[in-house]
Amino acid sequence: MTHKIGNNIDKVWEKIQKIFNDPKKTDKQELMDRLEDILLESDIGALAARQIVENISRKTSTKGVDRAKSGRGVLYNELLTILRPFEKPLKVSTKVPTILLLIGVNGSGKTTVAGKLANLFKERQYSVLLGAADTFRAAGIEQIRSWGQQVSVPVVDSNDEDPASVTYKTIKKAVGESINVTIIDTAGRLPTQLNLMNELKKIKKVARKNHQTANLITLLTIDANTGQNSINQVNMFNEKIGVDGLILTKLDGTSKGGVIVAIAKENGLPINFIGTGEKVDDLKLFDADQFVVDLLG
Ligand SMILES: Nc1nc2c(ncn2[C@@H]2O[C@H](COP(=O)(O)OP(=O)(O)O)[C@@H](O)[C@H]2O)c(=O)[nH]1
Ligand SMILES: [Mg+2]
Repeated sequence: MTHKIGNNIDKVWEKIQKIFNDPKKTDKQELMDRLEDILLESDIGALAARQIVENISRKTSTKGVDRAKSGRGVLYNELLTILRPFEKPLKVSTKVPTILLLIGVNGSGKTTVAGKLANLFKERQYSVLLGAADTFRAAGIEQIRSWGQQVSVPVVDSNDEDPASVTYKTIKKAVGESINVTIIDTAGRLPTQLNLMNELKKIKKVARKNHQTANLITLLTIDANTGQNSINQVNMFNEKIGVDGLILTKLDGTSKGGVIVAIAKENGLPINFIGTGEKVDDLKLFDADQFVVDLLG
């Protein structure tokens, strides 16, 4: 096993196995209803749950000792089929500069991800620059400065400028110094806050306009504890700002890691990384196989 995602993730298979192994449960419809309930409880979402139940119902023998065994195989493959297309590592190179714009609601893990990503790309020998475009709270600027210090990456910040100006300064420095990866941290906001969404559009426009050769990638951080509400969140951010990839954070703290399946199925955006803790190394590439193994238990 390469890594474990959440420690507390509910072991979905344990529950399913119980009903599949129960010799008294012979009614197929009842079995499938229970299966759907368990899948829904694991937060994988209505669409995925329906699809999986239909396929298990079709492909699994529901009688005899083999039904649990064949059921597990079908479930494993179904989950993998849904998730695998969303396993997309970020492409970064020394030839084309990259700007990573981190957006998301308050507390979803943007600043932590900014620090972790800065460290990850620095370790891979890229030149990295952080931009503190969360100018909303003094503590926000302090937090990104402290990450910058911890991972030895310079931070462009300002206590008295607006986020678009800080972005401008960051991009100017990135162009001047031919920085490979520029990471811009932004303030948390809800996708329903019109002014704040316009501010984000402005940040993006400033970045694009002032670094036209760069690959600008907008990454949305989602706290895995948000549950089914995250689907709506992703859709709204994507509609209003344009999202290129997702980072699911706090998978270590949730038993509902199944929400990744719902997000993959219903939002259709790449899952670039997952956050599995507060420390600098607690950021992993999303690995669909590993995830399904961890989810099923
Ligand atoms: N357990 C855990 N905590 C995290 C993770 N990512 C961020 N946090 C914590 O969540 C809180 C909010 O994170 P922060 O980066 O400040 O969120 P922001 O408001 O989006 O910038 C902080 O206490 C972080 O240490 C994670 O993957 N796992
Ligand atoms: Mg922050």
